[in-house]
Amino acid sequence: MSEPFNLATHFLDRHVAEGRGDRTALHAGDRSISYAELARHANRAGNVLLDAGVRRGQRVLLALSDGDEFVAAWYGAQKIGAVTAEVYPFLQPKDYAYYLGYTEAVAVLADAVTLPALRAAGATGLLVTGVPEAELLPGERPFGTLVDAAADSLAAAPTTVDDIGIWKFTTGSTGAPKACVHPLRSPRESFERYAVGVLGLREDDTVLAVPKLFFGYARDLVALFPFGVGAAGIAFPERSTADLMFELIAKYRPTVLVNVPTMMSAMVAHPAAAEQDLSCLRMTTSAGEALPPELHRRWDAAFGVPVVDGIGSSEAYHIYLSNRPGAARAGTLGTPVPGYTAEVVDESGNPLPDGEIGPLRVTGPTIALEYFGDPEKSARTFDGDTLTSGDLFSRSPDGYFRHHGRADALLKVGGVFVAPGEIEDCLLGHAAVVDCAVVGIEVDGLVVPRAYVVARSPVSADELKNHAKAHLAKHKYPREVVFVTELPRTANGKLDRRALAARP
Ligand code: 3SK
Repeated sequence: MSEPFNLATHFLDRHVAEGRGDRTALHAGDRSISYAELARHANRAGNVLLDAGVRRGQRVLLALSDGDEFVAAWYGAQKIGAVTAEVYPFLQPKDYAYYLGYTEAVAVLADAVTLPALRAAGATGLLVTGVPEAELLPGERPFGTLVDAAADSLAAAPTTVDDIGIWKFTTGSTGAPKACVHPLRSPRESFERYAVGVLGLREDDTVLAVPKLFFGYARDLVALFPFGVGAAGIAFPERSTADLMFELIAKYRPTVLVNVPTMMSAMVAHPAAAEQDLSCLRMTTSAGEALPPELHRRWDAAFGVPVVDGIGSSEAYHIYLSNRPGAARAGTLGTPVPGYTAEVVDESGNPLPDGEIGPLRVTGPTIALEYFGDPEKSARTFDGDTLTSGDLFSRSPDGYFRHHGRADALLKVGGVFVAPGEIEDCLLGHAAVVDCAVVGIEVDGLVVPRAYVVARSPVSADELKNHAKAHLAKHKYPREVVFVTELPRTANGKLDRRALAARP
């Protein structure tokens, strides 16, 4: 018999039932929304979804900009036992067409930002918020108006920890995005082990995230994990920039910043970095992609806010390897989050000695059940509570893990494997380099490293090549240096290596 568990009751309603309804759950724009208000809003949204025909176990697709409506709709869907899936709100019609077909969602929520592209993708029967009713097409319904008019109370569906509740999409960096299918135990366990066990989130925390809420890394750290301890999150619809992050930090004085390396680089390189007061932050997390040690050092020198670098994935639900606040070792991902074990293995799955590089086998309580609709890939990746990651790792004798990028990003130069991250970190060590990425190109049938570099001050390609030659084994220096104003990123803020590799 599975343990009863409703995510909305556990993370949201509980505070109201236990007399903490007046506490702030969410800051959105100039409003501070209490747990009681957010719980009522979620109930109304859940009632509208029920009226729209959504039933327990059915999928609801959220194509919404960040804000209280996103959070309330997500909890409303959870409360009625639906399965939530979220997508980036700035997608192209062809991408929405893919998600609509793949999810076969019973309800699709749209707003003014996502509506045009969803319509162009052929979506019908949308529940639309933030758009005047007169502008809706036949079959579209005004979600915001319906929510305002709906009943404030809603019975929680009798779900259990084993009910499927959450779809988290992979980034799609190696093919079409796939949904990692999670039971409701995943968010609960991840909250207890990572948010409490590693970050030590507490009631007086306020959490601001760089990535948008469609990315599970941010959604959980803004609108789920803080609620588990009665803390508050911050939601804002705009795209994140360094200017905006500084503005939001000054406005809300958050205690935890949920970050990604590319934004850390932009914040450090910002002309007004030295004038920023980040003393409210007790830590910044870094995940989503590897944090080069050089960037970690620059961040420490610029802001002194402790970095908690870790790695997570949609497959593992959230972060499974992490440094600990105040005890980070730059260039490493730290050690397993409590409740997880990790070992570096060879291609046949045999454990490798410390120091050797190979795929990672992670065992823990939050591993996805499958990739929806892809039994072959699921069988290669998941085995009960164990996951084999497509990335490459090594472990030091004292148990710290390092990330060496995706296996398919490794370059074989002169017959020897080279990790692009090593060259990137070396180039970042040059004072003129703000950001860079290394990919392999073919010259006369041989693979050689090409560096794409964002420079803050004039520097020549030869100077950077010489810098790399002076600091790396000879065969690793970039044979070509291409200067760019920015690097291509995926919606999650990860470097889009495929886009770079496709450049002539
Ligand atoms: O980096 C990721 O892909 C990720 C996914 C889900 C949760 C957390 C993280 C860092």
